[in-house]
Amino acid sequence: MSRLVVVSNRVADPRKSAAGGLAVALGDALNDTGGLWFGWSGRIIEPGQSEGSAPQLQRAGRVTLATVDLSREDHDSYYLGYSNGVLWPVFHYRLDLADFDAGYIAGYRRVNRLFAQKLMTLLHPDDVIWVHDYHLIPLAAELRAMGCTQRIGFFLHIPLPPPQMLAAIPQHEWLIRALFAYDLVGFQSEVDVQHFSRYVRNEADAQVLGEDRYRAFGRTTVAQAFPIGIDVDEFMRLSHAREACETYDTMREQYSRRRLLIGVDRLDYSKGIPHRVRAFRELLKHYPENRNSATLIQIASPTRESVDAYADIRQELEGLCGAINGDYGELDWMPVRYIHRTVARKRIPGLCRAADVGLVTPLRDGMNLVAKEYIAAQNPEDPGVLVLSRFAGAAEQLKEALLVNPYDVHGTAEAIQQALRMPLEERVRRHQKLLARIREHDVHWWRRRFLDTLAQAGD
Ligand code: GDG
Repeated sequence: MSRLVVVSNRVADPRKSAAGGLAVALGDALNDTGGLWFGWSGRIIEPGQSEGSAPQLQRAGRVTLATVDLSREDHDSYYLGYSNGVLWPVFHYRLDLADFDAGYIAGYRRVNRLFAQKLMTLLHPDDVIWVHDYHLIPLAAELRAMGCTQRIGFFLHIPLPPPQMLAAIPQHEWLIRALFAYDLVGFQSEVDVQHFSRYVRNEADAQVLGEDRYRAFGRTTVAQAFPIGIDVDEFMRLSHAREACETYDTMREQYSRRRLLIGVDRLDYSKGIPHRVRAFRELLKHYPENRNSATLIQIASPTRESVDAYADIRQELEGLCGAINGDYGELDWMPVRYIHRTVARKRIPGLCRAADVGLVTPLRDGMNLVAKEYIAAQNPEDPGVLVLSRFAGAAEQLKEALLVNPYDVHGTAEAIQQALRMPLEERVRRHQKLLARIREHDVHWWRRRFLDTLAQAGD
């Protein structure tokens, strides 16, 4: 059996449950055959400090974690600059937030080359390599240039925008050409695959060979959608554990005569949090029966705070929440509880179960795992209702949620009202279908399907 080598910007010890569903799933896959997980250590070498030349190796059960440090300059241009200042906003359809500083690309190339050089020293001839996400698009091209002939697959966790938008990135052609160094390219949704297909046919004169195979730049690759799932069993276990039950009891006690709505997101502009809060204000304005009752708990976990756009969204949100609480709050009730902190993972299922409505309303999202976690956390006999953005990859699968256009603040408020008033029988019916879907397409299914397809690609 071939050894699996996973490469991603950061690595995580798969034995620690705090690492979350993706780490658990990749850890599982790595544990099956024994494997290697390669990425950045999270350490930054300041000017004057010396860099270690070999990757640092650490055993975690049957998995070897291999990490490299980054210089301050590389970290700033590769990670903050090109990955999170150019690729993240453009891939989320936000050209207005992109910072096309010409200096960033050199760092992005340098770090991808550095990863390739260090990884080459660790590879075995029959390894299968699985590269993750936008930070590492050119990694396979770098590895191929160094003589790597192993099978390499790539999975993009974020959306791929339409060709016209992709073309705003000065290096767009180079990026897409780099994808052809992989044997398999996986996307989250069919929409992303359509964008890829249109781009390569129109801009790169690609031939479509059938069975999702594309030929361009003198190479053939396979491109397909592999919608990522969660570890439903693990999440359910977590939701019946002590911490989750305590959180559930506390919330239900505090809000015994009130309705609860929950949002759990990284504080990222792609997640549509200000639009969601405006929709909640609209609900209080147009449906007064919700005043002194419906409470929105919004957890916004801090992220990428040194990128300007993230500081702006934080300020906007603080202003909005303060204004709503000022306008509608009572001595013993505040409509919005905004928590700008990371909440312990063990508490999240309890919070989700206590909430009558789960609000997952990104402006654009590759998949969105919170939508699936909210479903898994519900009591099947009295489940809450998921209000889901049609612009999340998850909307392709979760048709029984109430699908909304998050830009339409009034329409979203109407959907929240519908969710709050939905009869038990309809809630149960929708929830059963949603739960069956996330069970069938869970994270183990996702990685098996990807690795099986990779094993056959290129034959
Ligand atoms: C990328 C893509 C795609 C959130 N706040 C807290 C917390 N979380 C956890 C959630 C969930 C995870 O973080 C977020 O996953 P998402 O899928 O919603 O979003 P991204 O981080 O943007 O992930 C996305 C995903 O990759 C996988 O392919 O679905 O589209 O953007 O598990 O529960 N966890 C804790 N405290 C928090 O405050 N512990």
